[in-house]
Amino acid sequence: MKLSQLVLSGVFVLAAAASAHAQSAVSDTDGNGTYSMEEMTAAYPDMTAALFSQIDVDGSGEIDADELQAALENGLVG
Ligand SMILES: [Ca+2]
Ligand SMILES: [Ca+2]
Repeated sequence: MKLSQLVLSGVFVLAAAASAHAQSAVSDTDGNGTYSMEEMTAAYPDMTAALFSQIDVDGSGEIDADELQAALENGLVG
């Protein structure tokens, strides 16, 4: 019983990770929780500094999950 519950929760984690990945082509390569110009360019080769700063609404120099989601919804990237 315990083993099957463990296996089931593992499947859920994998499914959640897969669907999160499907939403965005960007990967947080250095794992700092935000997307840098380099990470955005890796996913979107057409990325420019002007587009990056347009997506970076708060001007922090990094794209966070909310900013990326907004950019996807606004069709800035995708
Ligand atoms: Ca990063
Ligand atoms: Ca930002």
